[in-house]
Amino acid sequence: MLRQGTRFLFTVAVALSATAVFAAPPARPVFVPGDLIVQFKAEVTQQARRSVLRSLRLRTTAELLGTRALHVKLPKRANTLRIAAALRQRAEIEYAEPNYYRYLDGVPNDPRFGEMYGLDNTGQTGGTPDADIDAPEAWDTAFGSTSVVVADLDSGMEMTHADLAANLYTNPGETAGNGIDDDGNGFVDDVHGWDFRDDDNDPSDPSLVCASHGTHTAGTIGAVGNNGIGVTGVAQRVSIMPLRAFYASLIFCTAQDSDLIDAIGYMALMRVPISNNSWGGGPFSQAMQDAIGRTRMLFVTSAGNSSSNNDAAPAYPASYPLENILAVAATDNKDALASFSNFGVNSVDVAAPGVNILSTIKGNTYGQLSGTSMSSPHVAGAAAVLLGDDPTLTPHELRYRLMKGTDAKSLPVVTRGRLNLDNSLHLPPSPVTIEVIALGPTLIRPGDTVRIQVTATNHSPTTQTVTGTLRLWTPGGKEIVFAGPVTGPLAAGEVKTFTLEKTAPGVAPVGDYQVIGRVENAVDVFDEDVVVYDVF
Ligand SMILES: [Ca+2]
Ligand SMILES: [Ca+2]
Ligand SMILES: [Ca+2]
Ligand SMILES: [Ca+2]
Repeated sequence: MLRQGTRFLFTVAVALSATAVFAAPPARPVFVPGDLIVQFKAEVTQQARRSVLRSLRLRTTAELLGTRALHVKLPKRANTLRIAAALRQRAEIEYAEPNYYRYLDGVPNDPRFGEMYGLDNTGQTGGTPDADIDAPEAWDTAFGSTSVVVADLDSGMEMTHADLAANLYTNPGETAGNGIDDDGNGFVDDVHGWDFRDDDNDPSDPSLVCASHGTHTAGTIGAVGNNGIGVTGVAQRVSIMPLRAFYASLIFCTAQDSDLIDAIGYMALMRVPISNNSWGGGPFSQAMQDAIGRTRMLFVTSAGNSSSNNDAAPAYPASYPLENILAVAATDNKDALASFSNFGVNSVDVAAPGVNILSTIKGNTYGQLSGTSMSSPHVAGAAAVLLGDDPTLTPHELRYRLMKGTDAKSLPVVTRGRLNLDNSLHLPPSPVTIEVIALGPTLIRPGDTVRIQVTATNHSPTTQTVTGTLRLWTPGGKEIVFAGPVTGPLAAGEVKTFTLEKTAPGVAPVGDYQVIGRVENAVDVFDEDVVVYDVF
């Protein structure tokens, strides 16, 4: 049987930065001109202080709150640093220093950040100001964490790229280069991901035909932010696990379902919470759908680049009917749907910037690419920031928040909206929450009976009608709804608790079973809580 090839979604690569000429960004001011902060030695008299200040024609405005330091104003056109130096020569002075500017960490110092309209659109590329994901606003709260792993299933990644290396995933259970599968996961020396095309432990990005695709998507997820070079990812800090499946076949950059499914299986094995999948095309595959369904992850994927309606003509993997898939269309710098982008008000979830996106490319440099391939990693990076901020979020909660936080832009997608990281990070808490508690041990044998307590709480001042379910994730990846759905009202402030007993089958496979409680409504409620039972 023929293997189904899968082609990349990217459109055209333009404007490699090595040849592009950009004005150097203006340097950020370091201190307030004409201002100093000065402290006299404690023993200096008021009269002596006035004399020093007068001799240099300085005015004091105020003593800084809770200190003995003076905020001092210089005469017009005085040289701030020279006067500070002159003051430091005086015996009466303990210190004299400029009034330094400080910057919110939200705005990173990466020199090419100003070109990244998708993160912060000031109209710098001729677009609409604020047609962006509000990354700097979000970064004031959270900018990612290397404890969050995002798998990038693509053409590999230039792992030595200076703007990626520090955010490259390292498998803590594996010792490099000893020829031993230290963590026993079936992959020898899988320290930084895996190459599923060549079946080796080097998932670098070797193919010219693939045109730095994987290195580029990795950079949008998580190029190192605020390191003084290049660009920044949506997540400034993250652990990117490159999984290579794409390779050159004649003029095409392609991958085979067999390799892709292995890679998805590896993500599940390694319990990766988020993956980026900037690829698609070709017919439905049951094996692929099953593989994605088995992962307990948020599977972010591109909607496709055929300008077509996925509701009418499904595009895979975006169109698999799985609730852990988040399909992403592409917008431009004016929040318009990109001409190439697939869409679908029932099957494409959100949009994100995907036209002329600047990111890392091979050769330790930078360049622009366009495609829904470029919008998908914006969403995956945003998911990483959310999870870094709140590690208790489940994949479904991540998906809900990313969708709920979008800016309404009348786009032909489920949410009608474009990703807004800051909104998703600061959503109001769910008015109804659920808590799942194991009554008794969570380490159990097949045939044991477990008791589970479920509590739903309405924190709001109004009655809320919600639907509750209890689901079971098996080690084999099946999700079974084993209680509910129950739909009903919860009065303001009402707390409903119930317990239920379940007996595990006598021949249940060993492994982790997640019991997931969920309350939701169509509008503004979505909350999950998880208890893990270990069957041994
Ligand atoms: Ca903005
Ligand atoms: Ca291993
Ligand atoms: Ca090893
Ligand atoms: Ca950087």
